[in-house]
Amino acid sequence: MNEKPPTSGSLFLNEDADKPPLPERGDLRRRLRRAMERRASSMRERMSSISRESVKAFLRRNLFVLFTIAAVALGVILGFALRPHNLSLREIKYFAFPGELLMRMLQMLVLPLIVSSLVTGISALDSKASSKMGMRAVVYYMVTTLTAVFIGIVMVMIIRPGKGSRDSPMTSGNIEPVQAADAFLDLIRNMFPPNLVEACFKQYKTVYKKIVHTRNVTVALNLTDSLNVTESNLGLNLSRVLHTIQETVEETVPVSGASGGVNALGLVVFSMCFGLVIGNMKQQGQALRDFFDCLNEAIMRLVAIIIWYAPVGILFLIAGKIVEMKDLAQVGGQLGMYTVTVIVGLLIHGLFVLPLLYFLVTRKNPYSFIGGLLQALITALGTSSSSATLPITFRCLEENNHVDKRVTRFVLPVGATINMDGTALYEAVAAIFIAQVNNMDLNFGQILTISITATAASIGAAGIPQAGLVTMVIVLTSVGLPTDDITLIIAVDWFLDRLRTTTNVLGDSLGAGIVEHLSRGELQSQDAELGNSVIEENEKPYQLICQENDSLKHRNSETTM
Ligand code: 7O9
Repeated sequence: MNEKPPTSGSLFLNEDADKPPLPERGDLRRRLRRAMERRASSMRERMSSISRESVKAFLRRNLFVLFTIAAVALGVILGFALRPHNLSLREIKYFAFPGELLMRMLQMLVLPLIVSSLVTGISALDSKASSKMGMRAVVYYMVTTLTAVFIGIVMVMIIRPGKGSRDSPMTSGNIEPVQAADAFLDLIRNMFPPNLVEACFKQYKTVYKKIVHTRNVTVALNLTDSLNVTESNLGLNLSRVLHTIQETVEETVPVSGASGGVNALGLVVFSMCFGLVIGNMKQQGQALRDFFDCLNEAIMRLVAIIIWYAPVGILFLIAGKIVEMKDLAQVGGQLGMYTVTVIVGLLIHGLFVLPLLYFLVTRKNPYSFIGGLLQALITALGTSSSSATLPITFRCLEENNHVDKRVTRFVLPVGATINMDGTALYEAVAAIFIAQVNNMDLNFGQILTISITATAASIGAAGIPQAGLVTMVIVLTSVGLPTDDITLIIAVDWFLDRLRTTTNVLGDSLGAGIVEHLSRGELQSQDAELGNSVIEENEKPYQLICQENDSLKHRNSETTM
């Protein structure tokens, strides 16, 4: 800062200049005191102006985050203040309307955002660089998801939330049985949507149909017994005559059906392949690259507008949920302990394990990185959907943390689709909790099965229709646990969903930071090749961008810490 030198710095010299040569002692003392007072007041003024300025700058930089934090606090207060009024369900619906609008606005952007970002992200890299980056991302996803499951299992084993007498379920309902094989096939089918337009709003889902059909059954009739003749008498082999009869059978067959919702997996697979192809088309693909790049830029500008509305939406989403929720006093005993177990597990994973991994790889302060992500994390908390939060996550990573756009465009949509640390942790804890409630002792093999199925379920969730329940059923049936007991945990699911979504978003974002650090070599060499990029920023040497980023991050961390 270019501060002016203090005007009253020359205290004695200036004061003495227009004074008689030998002033009286009392006079001198008075003047000295006056001068000191003047200096002190000017210092005070200067100090207050410095702090006012820096406070203003801090506010300007973190305005959105402060608004958003204030919105969460206000939402909680408003929610609890309205609870005693016992609003009707209709009134609650109307009250939560501004929140619903935010969800709709965010979801509106997700589709064009993931397609344009994946296509440009991948086409901006040559196939070798993108495959290396993809490998790093996948290794990161696997390592963090397995760690999350491990933490969950350790926590549920230590806390043992399910021991003791069994709580009665708060809600009852029957859980539809799902066949794991069919869910898995649905996942693969959804990777290849037959109709891209339909993929924007529909997923393939196997449904079961009872079909009664007739079939021909061949039966062997033993003629020798009934005719009482011997084969040798007739000189023929008549002992077995084959006869075909018709039989009606009832069979449950899997047939094709559909479930509402974006087929994210199909769109991600298509966009990646498309990006790879137009990236290899050199000059011929330039028009398409420019188109998708421009589309991405335009969507990000819309995000910049919508972000102003986010605090209002979050306020009403949270307040609406608090007004709507069942009485908290009901959630005690086993369910309370279960909630605590999941929260502790998610906190350990999100606040210690992931930041430690980030620090070990990049040697940078993970908490200042997380500081830049606050807005996305709070949005995840409000919306409980990592895909709806995606537009905000993009903005936080690119604008606040200055992660290279080629990395965010590639890694974030893939992460939002397959990397769900919080979900994996939650499913493992839930399965073991249900085993504890039923007094079932799980052996090592069963715990290993739970870890593998919970990891797989979190990876495949976006490709499995109505994933929430279905994946839970798959995890439970893999070790023979009763699926009806899912109803035990439904009461707190909405709350834990918010927390695991926040963990999911954190995992995706730190992953982008880690992949960027590991891929800096490829990015740098890509920058060296002129004219091969679709991103304006690439025209700067990478070193320069890094320096800028580091200094900005440094400044950010100074203000956020
Ligand atoms: C949580 F990024 C996109 F746009 F490609 C994308 C779009 C949709 C990515 C994913 C999805 C999607 O449908 N995901 C999905 C996630 C579908 C079903 C279940 C889940 C799991 O959701 C988490 C959970 O319940 O634990 C959590 N709510 O991260 O959104």
